[in-house]
Amino acid sequence: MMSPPKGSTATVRQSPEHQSVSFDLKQYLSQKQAEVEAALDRSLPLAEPKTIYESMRYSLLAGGKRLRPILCLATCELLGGTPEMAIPTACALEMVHTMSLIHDDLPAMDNDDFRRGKPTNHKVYGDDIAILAGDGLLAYAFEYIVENTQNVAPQHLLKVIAQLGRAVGAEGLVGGQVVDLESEGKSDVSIETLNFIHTHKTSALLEVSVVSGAILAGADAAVQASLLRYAQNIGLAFQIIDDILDITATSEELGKSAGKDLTAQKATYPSIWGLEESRRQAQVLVENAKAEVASFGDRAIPLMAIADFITARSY
Ligand code: GRG
Repeated sequence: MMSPPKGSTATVRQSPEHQSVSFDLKQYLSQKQAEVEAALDRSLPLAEPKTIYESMRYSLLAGGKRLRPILCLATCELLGGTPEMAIPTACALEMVHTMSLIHDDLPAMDNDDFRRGKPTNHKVYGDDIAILAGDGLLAYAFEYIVENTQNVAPQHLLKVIAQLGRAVGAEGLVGGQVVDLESEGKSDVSIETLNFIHTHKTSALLEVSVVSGAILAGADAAVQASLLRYAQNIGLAFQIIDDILDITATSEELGKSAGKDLTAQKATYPSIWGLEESRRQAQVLVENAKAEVASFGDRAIPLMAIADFITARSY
């Protein structure tokens, strides 16, 4: 479970009238995480064949920050939507994220033994079942949205499904992962290539997490575009901090092997910019993200606080 950043109970001053509005990020995140955990548990009951359901549940319920579902719920609520409208998509986003972690950890990809503080899926169930657990979660994510979403117009649901499909495919996570694999061990990876990798591999899913919340709530194109820009900024900031933490945090803090980027000779933001400039760039992106949602006033406080959490986090 995520322990929110220090200072997360601080008063956030965001009202257009410059009144101070108290917002407890720690409490907000704990409550949303609890809602997401319960919904994920309900979403995937054990069934036959038991091995595959156990393997899917093992990774889906292994904890993690639950950032993608929380972004979807927070955005939908910001625009007046209800949790019922967004919770199936929120669960589906975590299913897709979890499947990408399972596949990413395989020996054929990043070859990791630990994830979310536990042995990786293939270490417990074997490569064959881990591949299938990822496939199962990916397919189920789409089914789950369609079968469980309530009070959302079908054309909005179709848009969510199309955008999620695009975010995970060759135009998104898959494309980013391919360029990442091809870049491994190269000493001349440019900042453009690094940005391509991470806008696809990391940011695409964070973007659709925010935009799907907006679509479900019935947002118009201009509002969707502004929220997309918020998400693009936090998406890249998230990856810069991820790269920094790989160097500065311990394996215990991260729940996965620290220092992997150096060992695998991966180009990272700190390897190109250095640590200090990387932190500065992440902070600029977070400020840009917050500026995108400032016009929503106090209702945007959760999204603003989540943006701050991206740079303040220690895991
Ligand atoms: C999506 C079809 C399909 C295949 C997968 C393996 C792969 C293709 C893509 C790799 C995607 C990947 C693992 C990107 C890294 C994203 C990232 C920074 C993950 C860490 O996210 P956190 O910190 O993790 O939110 P927790 O555990 O908190 O959920």
